[in-house]
Amino acid sequence: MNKNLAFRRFFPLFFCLFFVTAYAEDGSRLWLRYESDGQANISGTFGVARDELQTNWNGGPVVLKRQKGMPKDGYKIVSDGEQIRISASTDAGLLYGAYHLLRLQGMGNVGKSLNIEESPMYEWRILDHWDNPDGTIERGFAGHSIFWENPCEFVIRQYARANASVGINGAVLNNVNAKPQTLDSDNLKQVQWIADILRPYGIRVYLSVNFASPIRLGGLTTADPLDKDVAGWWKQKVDEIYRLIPDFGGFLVKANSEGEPGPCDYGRTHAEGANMLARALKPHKGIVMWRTFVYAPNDPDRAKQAYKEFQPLDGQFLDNVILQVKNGPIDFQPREPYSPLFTSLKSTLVMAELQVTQEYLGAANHLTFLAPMWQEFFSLVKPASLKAIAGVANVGDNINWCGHHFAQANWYTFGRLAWNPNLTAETIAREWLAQTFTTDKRFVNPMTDMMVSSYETVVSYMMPLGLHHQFAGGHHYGPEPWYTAPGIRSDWTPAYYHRADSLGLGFDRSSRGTDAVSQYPDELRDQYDDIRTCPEKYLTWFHHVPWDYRMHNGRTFWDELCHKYDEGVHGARRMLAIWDSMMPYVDKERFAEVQRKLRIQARDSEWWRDACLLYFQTFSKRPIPQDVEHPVHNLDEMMKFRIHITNYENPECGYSK
Ligand code: GCW
Repeated sequence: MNKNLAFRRFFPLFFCLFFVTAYAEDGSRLWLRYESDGQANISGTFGVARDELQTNWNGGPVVLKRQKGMPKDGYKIVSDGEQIRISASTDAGLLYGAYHLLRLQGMGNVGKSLNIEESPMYEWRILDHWDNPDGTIERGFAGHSIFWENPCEFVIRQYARANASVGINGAVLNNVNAKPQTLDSDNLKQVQWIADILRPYGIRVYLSVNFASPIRLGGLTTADPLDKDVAGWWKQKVDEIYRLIPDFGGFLVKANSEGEPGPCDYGRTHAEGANMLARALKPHKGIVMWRTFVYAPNDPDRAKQAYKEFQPLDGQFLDNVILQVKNGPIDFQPREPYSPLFTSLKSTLVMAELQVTQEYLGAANHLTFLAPMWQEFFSLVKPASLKAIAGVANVGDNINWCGHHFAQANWYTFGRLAWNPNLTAETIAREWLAQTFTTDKRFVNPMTDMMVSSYETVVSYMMPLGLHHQFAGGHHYGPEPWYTAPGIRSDWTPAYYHRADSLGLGFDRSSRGTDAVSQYPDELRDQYDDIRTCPEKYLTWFHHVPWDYRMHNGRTFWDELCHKYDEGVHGARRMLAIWDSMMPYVDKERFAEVQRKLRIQARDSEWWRDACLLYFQTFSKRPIPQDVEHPVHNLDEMMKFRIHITNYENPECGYSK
């Protein structure tokens, strides 16, 4: 971030200090919008917890104290009405307790007597940044990296506060498509500098590494994990890192996936590759997060490939390796059933990878609150079966951090769910809205409903009833179900997934098709395998559904598809209407910015509906039912419609025919 931008972002803070007056609301303060005279009476342990309360707490005296024997990162908050006591066994625990108190204050909800005891579900609650050394961010929609290319200490500290306030305790600083230079000694100095800023907030740093680093950085002739020199090179590198950063967290690895190097290049397994790194990290208590996002052509159905590659390796990974599995079997689609690896790896540590950045859910233009999607995941994958949680970050140097004011809610939610996956979407939305905007119920109540229903709305206008990967070639923003290109791999085209023909729509993954259903536990296998019991939200994921198939509500499948798209469009317009009526409760700046984005979203929803329905109609040859709104575009117009993806921030300026 350049200094100018840093200044712009935090100018309001300085303005406030000097002039003690109202300032422009640009979203830079996130949900940490504390207002206090800094006169709080805080005693006990020193450190960031105390500083935060001293500066931001408005209530009575607070005592912070260390208490042995409490769970790691856990805390207690007790008050008798006179004095509040926060106790924890570590500084991080005290800090989490302090932020809990500030959260209650932000929600206008401290209450007289408090008796709170909390500890996190997961030891590792990590944000993965897909940030490149040149400062660009892969699938980032909020500007440039805050870590690379002119980073600003003040910004990184604010980032740390935001993370700590929701319990996030780790950050992978660079893209999983990792450059070997990541481990270059000069670069490691910068990592050390970042680690020093994050440490007081209980956040450890991790790096994504390129498996071919011994060759490309170390000058060796091989990166074979069973080669002694290779293992020796990694050991030395790891030792070098720990000399600089004694609490370094470990490595994240994308291997043999989308062209990245890996152990399979040498005929070795993922387990052999991961274990070699794990041995180097073990003496320092570091971990390896090894991604299962691979799709080698070991099966004609991409949804089955990661399972086929990793399930046979169950039990072969060392105990400081955690397999990092995306929530769904394909790739962060708007809606996927869970990845069957979660229920089939019995003797291997597993963590979930969620995508906070909205690569497939409208980038920084669409308001899509992701809590309901992640709850849906946790309803089938038992939280206790996981060792850790990672989220692909949506943070950049944009003045409001995430590109859309409401995308901040997804960062917030990720942290809250990584701490406690049993929190409901509604609870989280309420917390976030009250702290970020106002505690006024006339705002919080309707906006909570709007946020909670937004996910279903977006799925409906993009890819209802189990559809997936209907995105335009070259980017993942708009629809192009017809997209193909000369020589392109078929599983990179929408037709591979929708399989539309004169009979119906959808990918037959039942036992009569690719039998992907058999990767699930028996009960679910049977449920998904039978078109009548398969949840309709996954219908075309698991079945090639006849156009005249009768849905539970009596409609034909084609009619239901039309209704779903239409509901999505109406839902998007309703979001705009609700927001418009919130004008009295929201500052001018954020009101106008969100309104502008919701208008884009409403227009985009029509684009999705018209493109998809008109295109699928060329196969179904059925009329669009009278009781839904009919497309207002022609298919040939839609097929010429392009957006310039260089400018997601402002795509309507980029539309061209
Ligand atoms: O979803 C896909 C993205 C790639 C990403 C890849 C992955 C970092 O389109 O941009 O690469 O997944 O998760 O590795």
